[in-house]
Amino acid sequence: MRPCYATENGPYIWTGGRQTKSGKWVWKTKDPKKSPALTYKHWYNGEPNKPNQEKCLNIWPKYGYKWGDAKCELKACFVCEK
Ligand SMILES: [Ca+2]
Repeated sequence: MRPCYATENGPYIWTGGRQTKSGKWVWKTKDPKKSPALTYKHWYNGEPNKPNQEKCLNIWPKYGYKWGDAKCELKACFVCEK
């Protein structure tokens, strides 16, 4: 695996934030029933903007590290909790 670096103008970064079927945003865990709801939010203006199409949360370095929703199948750098 090659390293992935996000830069001010570089690609966005995936997080573990996911939208549930009921439309709620959570930090996804192994057991979906234990996935905590977001208690802090840092959405970019107008985001999340496609609730039924974009169900994964990413960070945009280019826009002040604000958050956006996007299609989960897009490839990008990622961060995760160990
Ligand atoms: Ca979006």
